[in-house]
Amino acid sequence: MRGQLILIEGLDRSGKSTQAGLLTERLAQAHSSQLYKFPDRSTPIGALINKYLTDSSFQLDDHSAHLLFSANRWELYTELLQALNDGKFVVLDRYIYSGIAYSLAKSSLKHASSELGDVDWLYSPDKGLPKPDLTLFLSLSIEELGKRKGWGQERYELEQFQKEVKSCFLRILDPSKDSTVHLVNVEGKSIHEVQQVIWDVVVEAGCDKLTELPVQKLD
Ligand code: ADP
Ligand code: 2DT
Ligand code: MG
Repeated sequence: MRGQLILIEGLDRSGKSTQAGLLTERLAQAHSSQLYKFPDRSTPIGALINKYLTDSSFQLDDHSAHLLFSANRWELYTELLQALNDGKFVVLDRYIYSGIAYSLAKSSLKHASSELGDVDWLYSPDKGLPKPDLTLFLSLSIEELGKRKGWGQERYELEQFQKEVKSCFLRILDPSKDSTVHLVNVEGKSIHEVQQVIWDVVVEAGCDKLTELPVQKLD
């Protein structure tokens, strides 16, 4: 029996870290659980990503940046897989869909004809990583996001870019094509209300229980 892999995705300030923390605590009432946040800025590659995100004078080709975010996930791959197989529930705060959506958004706004517009190319470095048993995308309007605290410090925190990222997320996360994907409308909901909606989806999907199914790979 193994633990389940649950991913929380969304735009900046949509409440991912708040909800990922609360979900990890809720799961810990019955199981061992662990939270992984991507990018993980504490690793060697994560340190480079942190510089890229926080220092606007630090230049990286957009393809290289894309590959670094993926490499950062591979840095944690063995540990994450081991945790699941040891029976731990793993909650992810961002993962591959952030990787694809942010790079895809750059292709719309900056490089119309580069590889960054090719979803298969964007997806390929993550192939082989564990596939989440459940993916929750926290959805709310750009207007409501703009009212939240803590904006404006990092590279991607610009309204026009966030709008583009939102449409890219909705392009790649399609519940009608992948039954493990759920869009959670958090517009106007309190932290507590969102927590309850998320928990209901987790229970409904059977992701609050250990499973015998092998960990799926992204393919
Ligand atoms: P993210 O990790 O997606 O960037 P956070 O969880 O850090 O988002 O939340 C961003 C800000 O919005 C924080 O100040 C947080 O307290 C606040 N926040 C989170 N969820 C809600 C909510 N449902 N309603 C209002 N404010 C929220
Ligand atoms: P946080 O604000 O959540 O620390 O995210 N990003 C993230 C990418 O461009 N590609 C990725 O693969 C991942 C995981 C989204 C920092 C920023 O990094 C972006 C926002
Ligand atoms: Mg966060």
